[in-house]
Amino acid sequence: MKATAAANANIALVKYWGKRDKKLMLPQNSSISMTCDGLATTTTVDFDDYEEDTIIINDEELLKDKEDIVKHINLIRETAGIKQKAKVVSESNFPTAAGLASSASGFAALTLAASKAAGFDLNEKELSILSRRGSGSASRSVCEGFAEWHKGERSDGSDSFAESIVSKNYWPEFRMITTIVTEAKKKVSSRVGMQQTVETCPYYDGWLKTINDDLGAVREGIKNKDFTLVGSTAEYNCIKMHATMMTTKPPIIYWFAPTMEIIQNVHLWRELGLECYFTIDAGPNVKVICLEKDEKEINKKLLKLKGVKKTIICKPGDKAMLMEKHLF
Ligand code: 2P0
Repeated sequence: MKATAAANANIALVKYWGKRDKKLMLPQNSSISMTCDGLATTTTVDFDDYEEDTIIINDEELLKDKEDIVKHINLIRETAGIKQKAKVVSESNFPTAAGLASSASGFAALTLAASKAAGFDLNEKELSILSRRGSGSASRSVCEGFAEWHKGERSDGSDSFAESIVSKNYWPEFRMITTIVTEAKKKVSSRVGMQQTVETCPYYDGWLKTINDDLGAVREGIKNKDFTLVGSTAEYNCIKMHATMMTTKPPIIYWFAPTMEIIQNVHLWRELGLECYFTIDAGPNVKVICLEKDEKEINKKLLKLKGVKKTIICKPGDKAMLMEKHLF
């Protein structure tokens, strides 16, 4: 059977960094994100009498580095008792592997399409839990608007899932401007980077100790549409995460010179009364958080910076959804 799903990327305002269980993808800490309207991955999965699994991403057949995807399809096949091989075709409309959370939208879309093709009708919680097994951040891409991924306490992961805090229409003025400073693939993947941080960073406990305060501030800030609280907490949370990355052995520094250029300008613009904040994932590209009223001015300023190649502006977006039109 064939099914197609679309899911948006998400950008965390309180970051997930570190696992307590690698196999079940259970995080050390809860996280909160915005699902990004328009940063979408669409995936069609077909289980049929194919000779082998074939995965085609953005028109190119994946010949290496496909273990994680095949492992995830196997998990769904085993659960459904399916033996047939799969053909998977996937398309993203944004650069992959440059800190833009392509694994989040990718695994959320794959999980929804493959589970439907395998005969399941999962509810949002079940879909989030299953997506999490492909990639932790994918658990949040299942949800609409702003989402919180509860780290959970149970060892089987049954309480580690994301749910929407508010819908995409609750705070439609909220903006995330992604700057692209490079489209090159990062040298250290998030998965490797976070494991190294948990194992070797002397400040990792400090990161964990402050997470609950950040989660509380951002959760309440979103509900009250308190932009200053959400933005300032997200920016500080991002700096704390990068501080743990930079102090692992060997250090992981994801920032490039243009990353610093944007950080300093965001601070300068804020001093001059233009309210904006930044957040950065496991890569050099900076996301600038602002409100709709300042979007045009900030975007214009960003595009004038030497290191910024382009920008993508996102509003809070939709949850993962099944689509009628298949990619093949
Ligand atoms: C986040 N990141 O909360 C954090 C911030 C990157 C920095 O989730 O190993 O691709 O597949 O669970 O989800 C990126 O890590 O890692 C990520 P896995 P994932 O968005």
